[in-house]
Amino acid sequence: MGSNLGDSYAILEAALKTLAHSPGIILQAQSPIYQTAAVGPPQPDYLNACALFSTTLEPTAFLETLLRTEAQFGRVRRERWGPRLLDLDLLLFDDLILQLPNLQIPHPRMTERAFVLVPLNNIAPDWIEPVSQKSIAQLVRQVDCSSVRVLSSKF
Ligand code: PH2
Ligand code: MG
Ligand code: MG
Repeated sequence: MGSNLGDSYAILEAALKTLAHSPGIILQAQSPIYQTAAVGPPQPDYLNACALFSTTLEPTAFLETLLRTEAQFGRVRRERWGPRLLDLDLLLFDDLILQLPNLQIPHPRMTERAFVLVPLNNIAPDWIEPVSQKSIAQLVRQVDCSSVRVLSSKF
């Protein structure tokens, strides 16, 4: 989850609540919220967090739930990697590798991004990223985490 426009903290909290109440989805774990330097064009810092769900939904249906929730929180798609009210990315789904035009699992850039790996490591350190075959705990040790700092341990 990411946000760097508006009241990002409140947006992440409310979006998580919305997802937790969505059909076919059960919230299992949530990371703290982190403040992270933006990767990409110059823009304000992000707040980022990760959540773990169990679900009866197929990956594409799960993605639709994420996109619907983004839209509900006012997301308008503009420049790639530009500032946003709410970004909900599907990172991993069991040990699945999936390449669809609109959905790639694992998320193709997750292994390079401290703003993904630090929160994910908080809730799923032993999860094996199926392309690299490395655990999240291993991957997080390979990136520079200096621009990721915990903002609140209470979501
Ligand atoms: N998301 C992006 C681009 N850059 N930088 C940070 N720190 N956090 C993000 O969530 C993020 C980003 C595109 O999705
Ligand atoms: Mg993203
Ligand atoms: Mg996205």
